[in-house]
Amino acid sequence: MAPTNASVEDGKFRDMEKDTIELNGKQHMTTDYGIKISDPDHWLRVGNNSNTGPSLLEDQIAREKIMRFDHERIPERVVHARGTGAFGTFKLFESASDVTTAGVLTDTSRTTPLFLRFSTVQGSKGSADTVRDVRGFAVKMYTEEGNWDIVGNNIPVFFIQDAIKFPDIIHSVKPEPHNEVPQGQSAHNNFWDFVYMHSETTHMNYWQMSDRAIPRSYRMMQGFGVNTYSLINSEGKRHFVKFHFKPELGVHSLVWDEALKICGQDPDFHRKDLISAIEAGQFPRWKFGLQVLPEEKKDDFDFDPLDATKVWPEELIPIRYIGEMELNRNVDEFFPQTEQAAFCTSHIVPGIDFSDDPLLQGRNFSYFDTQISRLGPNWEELPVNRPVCPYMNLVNRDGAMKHRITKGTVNYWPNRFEANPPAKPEQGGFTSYPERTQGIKARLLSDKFAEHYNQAQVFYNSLSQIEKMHMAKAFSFELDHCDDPVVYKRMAERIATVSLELAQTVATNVGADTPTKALKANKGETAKGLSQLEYMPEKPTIATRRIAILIADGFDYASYNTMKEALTAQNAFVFTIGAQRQGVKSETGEKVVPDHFFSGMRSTLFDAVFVPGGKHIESLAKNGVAKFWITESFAHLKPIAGINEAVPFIGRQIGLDEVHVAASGTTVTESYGVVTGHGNGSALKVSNVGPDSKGLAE
Ligand code: HDD
Repeated sequence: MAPTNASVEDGKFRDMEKDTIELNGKQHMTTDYGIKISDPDHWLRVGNNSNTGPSLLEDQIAREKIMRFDHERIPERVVHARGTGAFGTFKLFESASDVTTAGVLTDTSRTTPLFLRFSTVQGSKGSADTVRDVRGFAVKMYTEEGNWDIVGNNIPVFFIQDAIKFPDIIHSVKPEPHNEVPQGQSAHNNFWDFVYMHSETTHMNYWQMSDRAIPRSYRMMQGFGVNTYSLINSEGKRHFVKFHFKPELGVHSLVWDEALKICGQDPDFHRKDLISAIEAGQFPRWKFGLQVLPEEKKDDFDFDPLDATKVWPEELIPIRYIGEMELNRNVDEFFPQTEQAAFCTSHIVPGIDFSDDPLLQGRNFSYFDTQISRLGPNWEELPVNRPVCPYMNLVNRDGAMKHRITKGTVNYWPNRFEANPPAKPEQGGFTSYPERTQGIKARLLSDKFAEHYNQAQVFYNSLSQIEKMHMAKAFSFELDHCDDPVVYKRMAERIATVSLELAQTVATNVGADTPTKALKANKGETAKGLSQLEYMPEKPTIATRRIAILIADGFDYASYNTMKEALTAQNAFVFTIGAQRQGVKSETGEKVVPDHFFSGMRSTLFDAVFVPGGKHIESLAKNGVAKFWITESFAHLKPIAGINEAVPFIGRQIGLDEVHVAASGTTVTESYGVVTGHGNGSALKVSNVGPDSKGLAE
């Protein structure tokens, strides 16, 4: 049955309901062809009680079960294989009707349902979430005029300028062909060899070596359409456009040591973070913005606005925020709703058009093509991919796994019934922008594409000292993992095109020759919107931040409980970590069943830690795991709070006398992100534990 038109908030939900069933606990198990199964646990065989005997091929029930299992996997995405997604909505608060006719960008009364899939690029489907990598940010809006996909990343530029180079860059970054190493990393010879060979990668490579590539959460990343598209207004005028998403929670990253450890401690860290926030009703939101450039101004810059390795400086082309995206529903089943979700840059709706961005032009071919090998030709019919507006095409039919049944006697156009006629533009039919174009046939890019370093310099110059320090460590880590001297030596030299100082630090660390002169003058120019420190939450919040409370037998219940309630009231996710999960007894006899025991979790999986007072400090002081929790939290510059007896305990772990405060009265002291207090539990104001003193750590 064709999906109904549904522009209401739950439009996609209602659409998918037709294909959704509850697992009915009372219903008997059947084969896929419907007969009831009496024994799913034993293969039919010839034998007796003392002799098992051979299994019979005849057992159609066993064969169906095994054959279904044998074919459960589909090819993983050739890139962006590891990911997770959620459903949500898009609302406009300002119409962009001056630049486009697209309903989704002009009708402020609409709520457009959407699906968003986040991903890493390099690793396989089973790789870890917190690797250093670009993050995919692919949005599918189920608009009233058809699906609109923005297949973007959390970094605004790309490695290459021409789509024909995509297989090369991806082959170079993926595991090497002779041994399939490494997984989830770009730290290997081939990738850095490619980077050196292609100076066009420089700008993106700096973003990739910045903290952007190790986000704290999918909910705390920007999203960028990256490519340049076009918007067409009712007068038929074209503006070029770039799409932006800015997270309400601000942009935050892990520090490298945390990211590395979490890869092993909880490879699903980002997935779980997204799912649990949505489950708790703490819906992540992003402001949606446009950078708009009138067509006639295209040649006004020293870069080509159609070059995906360049940003459009906000000083020249400001971002106009016109809408808000919210993620508010987890998927019911991962495979049909996330693994089978498929995006296409070529999915645009009337009022939006492509540009001659040579990367986009190639992408428009590649995505549809890859879905055919991954999902088959009828991939657009799958519940998560199909539009919520009516759709019908009498020519596009058949192919493997065709699902929808279309009645009627003709499957071509035109036909004698005039069935399924195309729509005129005034009826909503898509028309391409009548771009005037001419030229010679050649393998070329416009001249301005040849400049590769200016924006990398501006990006680097715009970072804070802390971000620059992190970047030096990132380059050093990566090149340290390259064992071919040609690769790390040449790369260390190349860095001197952006910063001599950075090149020298990296060269020292990785054993390359120290560059002595800058390969390109750096005038120190900076720009706004590049350092992630510019993106703090509009309203400071600890909502959804993971806070650990450490307790052992003999803890002070009052301070434990006061803090826990205060944090929970601000929607922080509070976890009690105890010496044992069987139950921990307070000084006054209250029993608390912790969420985890000390060795079941690590400080890296939390944003802050609190230690209540009480006699339990004596046993915490003898517990290496509890002690390391504090030391490690401090090394990662996380807020640490303690009260009464916990204060000297914390002080000892971090070697800071400043945390010792007068032992009388009710006082609160903060020092290096460490909050300590004396008195009753309420002395510790939650606002003192807010984010985000992080950043200094390595
Ligand atoms: Fe791509 C997947 C983002 C350039 C070819 N890409 C893919 C996904 C994202 C991006 C987020 C995952 C979609 C999902 O969640 O299913 N890709 C980008 C960005 C690019 C980019 C922001 C530069 C602006 N991609 C790019 C080029 C090509 C491809 C130049 C090929 C010429 N990308 C693919 C692909 C994938 C893909 C091979 C693999 C799985 C898929 O498409 O659906 O076709």
